Amino acid sequence: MLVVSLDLRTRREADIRTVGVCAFFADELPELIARHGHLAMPGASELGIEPFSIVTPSGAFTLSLGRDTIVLRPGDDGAASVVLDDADFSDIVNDLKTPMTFLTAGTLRMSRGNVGDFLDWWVVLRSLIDGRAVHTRGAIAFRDANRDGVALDLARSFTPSDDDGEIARFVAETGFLHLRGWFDPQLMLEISADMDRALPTYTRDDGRSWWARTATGDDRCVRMQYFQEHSAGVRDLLTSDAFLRIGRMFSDGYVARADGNCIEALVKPIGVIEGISDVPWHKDCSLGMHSYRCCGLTTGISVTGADARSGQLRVVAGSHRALVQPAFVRRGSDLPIIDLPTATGDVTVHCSCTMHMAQPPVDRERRVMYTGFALPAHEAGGEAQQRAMAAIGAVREGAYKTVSQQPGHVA
Ligand SMILES: O=C(O)CCC(=O)C(=O)O
Ligand SMILES: [Fe+2]
Repeated sequence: MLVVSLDLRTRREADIRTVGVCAFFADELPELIARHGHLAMPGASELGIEPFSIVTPSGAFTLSLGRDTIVLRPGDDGAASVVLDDADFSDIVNDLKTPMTFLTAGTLRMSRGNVGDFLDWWVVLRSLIDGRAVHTRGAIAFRDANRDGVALDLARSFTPSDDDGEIARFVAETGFLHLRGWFDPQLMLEISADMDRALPTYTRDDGRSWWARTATGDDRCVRMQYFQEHSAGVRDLLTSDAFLRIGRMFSDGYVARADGNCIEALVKPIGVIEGISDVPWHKDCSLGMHSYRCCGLTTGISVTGADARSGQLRVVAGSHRALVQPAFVRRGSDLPIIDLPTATGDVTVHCSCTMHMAQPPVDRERRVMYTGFALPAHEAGGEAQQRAMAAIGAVREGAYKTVSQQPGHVA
């Protein structure tokens, strides 16, 4: 019987409301601190955060850590300070935007400090608003549900002959999965040839591709969206039992992408100096809406293999269960970083709130396709969520032009 669920959603359309800045700080936040301060304080103390100011047209407020509670005062005298529109502040409280939405869009306005300070306080605010504990060192353990009390082997991978329930329980604990030998390597070769044929049909600014410049002066298409339109092999794969089996392992009724940008084919060049090919540490919900949509599942299909020198995916185990900042792994994080080297035809799976990154290749290029599964919608429509989704989509699609990845990994 399938009983493993990854549905962490806590908000729906009806929960979205206009939050007045002054009313929030004067009435709501003091109450939230009284009710949930004990959930925020231990983790906030570990982060060791400095006073932080939020400045809006309606007023400025400063948050700081007191000895045993969070202290709120009017004014803009924190060590760090962010400037937000009233509407943006409302969107943050509603979990429709995060500090990463502004950073990625190039619209983050901080008069003192940096995004790290904002992210620390975002974690504290989420804890207070959502009633969820800020992560503390040692709080996340990995139990092997199939062997009572035994610690889980995080390096484990699975094959098609493994038991679906066992695989699903591994994902629920860790937030990721490595499936070995899931697809035929011959099919991957054919798909790679389809990628070669499709590449010249994509152009910079076509609205369906991402681009990056390399040290050798090339402008490369690194991500072909809507790739199912270019490959019969991919269309078959997306409706195959092997692929759909991944979503069926859970009790959530996961839905595979059926139209639009179903699958993205990535080519990872060596030596990227501008744009984004290898996305640095992030959760896929980092731009907002975690509490409306997580966990979605992202599957990475290895068209070529990958390792530490050829573009492998890395994940932070258990991060889908931890209230931590949604991007950049913080120095001193206790959660284990796991490398996911793959062979051609392997699949990686990660939850939308699992922290992950792609290691820039240094020896040879990598090819991988990303597609995935969403939780079934609670309700039709949802105008406010659609507006937020469109805003997040626009930020995501513009990212390769607004921000650049750090120059390649050299180790
Ligand atoms: O570049 C990769 O392999 C990872 C891409 C990714 O994480 C994303 O697009 O969200
Ligand atoms: Fe991602």
